[in-house]
Amino acid sequence: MGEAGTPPVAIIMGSQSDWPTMQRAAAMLDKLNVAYDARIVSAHRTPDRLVEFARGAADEGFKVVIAGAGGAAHLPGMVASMTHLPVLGVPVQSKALSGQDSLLSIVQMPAGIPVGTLAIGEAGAANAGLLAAAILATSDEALAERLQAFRAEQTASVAERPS
Ligand code: RP5
Repeated sequence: MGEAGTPPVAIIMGSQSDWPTMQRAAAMLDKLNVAYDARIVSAHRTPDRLVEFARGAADEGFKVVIAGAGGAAHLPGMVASMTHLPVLGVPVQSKALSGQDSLLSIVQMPAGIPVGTLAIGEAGAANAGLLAAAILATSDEALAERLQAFRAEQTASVAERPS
């Protein structure tokens, strides 16, 4: 936990419709026993909420932000512009362009304001959860051990031959 009991990870998303994707990040954090707060923050529909969240995220006690959005996905970059916290961007798979639009909106940041961009859709969300945990694990030995145990379990679960 961070300041005043704030969980270390913020999972934010542009819309309720992003939650089924972003739940993959939440599930990964649950598995690794990392606390998070999930919120809807839209760059376009709730711009004031975006500014308030991004400017206050570090003081609130968050350590990492996972931001998922689809289409004209400005959320991760705008949040990154207003906080020094690491921001992991998840391109949500859009209906019209299958998430290519989301990916290109998030990944092409100008030098100076980084967003760590993950894969499109559920794999990207799951990996954002893992990457957030890995960032926190650099200063949390118990979490580092849980992460290594997760990897070992995953490796052991892969059969040598297809059934
Ligand atoms: C973006 O627009 C959201 O991140 C979402 O992926 C997309 C569509 O939102 P809805 O119209 O489903 O609310 O802002």
